[in-house]
Amino acid sequence: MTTYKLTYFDFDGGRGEPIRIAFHAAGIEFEDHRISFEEFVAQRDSMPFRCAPVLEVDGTPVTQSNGMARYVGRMAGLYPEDPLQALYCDEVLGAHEDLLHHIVHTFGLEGDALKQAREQLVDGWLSTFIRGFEGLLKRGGGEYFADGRLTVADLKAFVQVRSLKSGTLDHVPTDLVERLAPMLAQHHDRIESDPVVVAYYASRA
Ligand SMILES: N[C@@H](CCC(=O)N[C@@H](CS)C(=O)NCC(=O)O)C(=O)O
Repeated sequence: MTTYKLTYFDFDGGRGEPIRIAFHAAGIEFEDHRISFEEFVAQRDSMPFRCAPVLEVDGTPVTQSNGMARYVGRMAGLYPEDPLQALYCDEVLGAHEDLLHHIVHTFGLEGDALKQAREQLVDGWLSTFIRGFEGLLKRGGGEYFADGRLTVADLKAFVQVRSLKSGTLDHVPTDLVERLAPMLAQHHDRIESDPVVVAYYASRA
C-alpha cells in the first residue's frame, strides 16, 4: 500500500489544508505531520526548495501544494475530468498562489509599516483578487468554480476566504469579502457546510 506523509504547519489553513481535506475525502490514510515554525526552520534545509508543504509518497518527497491538491483531488473525485473544467479549476489554484505571495510580502512588518502595507494590500491586490474570484465563480454558474460541483478549487478558495474573515490578518477588515464579493462570501458558507468538509472537521474534533 502506498504511504503518504504530508509535512506542513500545525494550523487548519494555508497551502496544506485543501490537501488534508482532499485526503480525507478520498478515504486515503496519510500521516498528517504538523510542525511548528521552529521545527520548520530547523528542518527546512532538508526540504526540497526549503518550503512547506512537502508530500512524501512512499518516502519520496514532492513539493508544490497545487500539484498535490490536483493529485489527491483526482483520487478523491474532486478534480474535473473535462480539460476545460480542469483549466478553470487550475486557474483558481494558481491565482490563490499569486494572492498568497502578495499577502506574504506583508508578513514580518510591524507597527505603522504593517498598517501601511496592509492598507495598500486591501485597496490593491487583495481587492483585485477578491473581485477576480467573484468573476470566476460567476463564470462557473455561481455555486462552484468548475465542473458545477465541489472541486479542490472550492477547497482552496474556502480556506483562503475563511482566513480573511477570521481577523488573523491585522488591518484587513473581516467583512471585506462580503462587501466586495457577495457570491464569494456565500460560496464560503456553502463549502463550509458541504458534507465533505463537515466530515473532515468532524474527524478532527
Ligand atoms: N509554491 C510553493 C510555495 C511554498 C511556500 O512558499 N511555502 C511557505 C509556507 S506556506 C514556506 O515554506 N514559507 C517559508 C519561507 O518562505 O520562509 C507551494 O505551493 O507549495
